[in-house]
Amino acid sequence: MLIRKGGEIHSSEITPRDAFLKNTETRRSFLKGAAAVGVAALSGRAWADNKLKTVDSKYMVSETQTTMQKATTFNNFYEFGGDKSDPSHNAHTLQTRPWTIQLTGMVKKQQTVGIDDLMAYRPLESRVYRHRCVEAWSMVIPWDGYSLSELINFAEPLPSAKYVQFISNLNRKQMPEILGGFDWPYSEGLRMDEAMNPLTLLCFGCYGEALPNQNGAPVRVITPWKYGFKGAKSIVQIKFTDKQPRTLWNDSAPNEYGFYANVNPQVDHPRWSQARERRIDTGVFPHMVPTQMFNGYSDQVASMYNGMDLRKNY
Ligand SMILES: Nc1nc2c(c(=O)[nH]1)N[C@H]1C(S)=C(S)[C@@H](COP(=O)(O)O)O[C@H]1N2
Ligand SMILES: [Mo]
Repeated sequence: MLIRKGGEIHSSEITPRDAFLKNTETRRSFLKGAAAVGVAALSGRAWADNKLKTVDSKYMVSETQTTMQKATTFNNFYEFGGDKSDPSHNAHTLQTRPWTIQLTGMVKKQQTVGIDDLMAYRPLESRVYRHRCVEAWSMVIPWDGYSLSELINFAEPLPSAKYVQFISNLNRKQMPEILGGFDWPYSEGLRMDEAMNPLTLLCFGCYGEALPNQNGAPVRVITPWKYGFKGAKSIVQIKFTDKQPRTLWNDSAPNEYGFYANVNPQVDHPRWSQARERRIDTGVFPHMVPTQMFNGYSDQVASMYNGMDLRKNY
């Protein structure tokens, strides 16, 4: 069976593989891979078959890349503890197969898609993005995936849908170190135009490998012009709505974490400046760099905010 079942979901409710894999090239390699290596090795095979070598330069930051070692041991993933080193120690308990994503809310038809089909749906691109955390540190990371717009187009949202909500997995058995005091599951959201912006990445991997659990396996979102918390990890549901969705950080401290969360050196966090950031790369000494408006992606995103007061809409 190629379509992997999620816990409570019946296989009859999961979108048939053939309908999902409209791209015949992808489909052919997907089926070939499936026949040759079997389901267990499928994601690895689909991964290798799909790798694209060239990517538009607008998706490629040429600054020094953070080492994979750093990017996979210095994480925020509060379902697995509150310290930066906790997720790399604790997230191995997360089970990432079987895994499905539900497409819900204001869509033509509610659907559930299997992770391996989702991964094979479009060729994966390796894009190098700046990754700026609200806590004033940053990294440069090669993320692997394709534009979220591809999946949104597949989902066929209704014209009334104005926002997209991302809901992360919540499984307390697999998350014994989950932090208390938050309204789990993790939830984030984007306005529809932000979600459709080609920079917004549906991300399955980093450094040419499947995402490590601590980085949000098996699938997460990356919005490189926003603070890192906008990029929900280990997503199980994408919901289309006409109202601004709740987000975990906005619920917990609305004066500190706004819905927009665009990287902006002129708008400080109430407890610290956002003018500079500690770049976590290969150096031994703290490396401070000036923070750029929209994290350096103004050309690609600034027009979405024309006429908006970014101090109010932080
Ligand atoms: N489900 C979930 N997603 C999450 C978080 C989290 O705690 N849980 N932390 C966010 C924050 S604050 C940041 S900065 C990034 C960190 O991603 P990284 O660990 O891959 O650098 O993930 C975001 N996505
Ligand atoms: Mo963050």
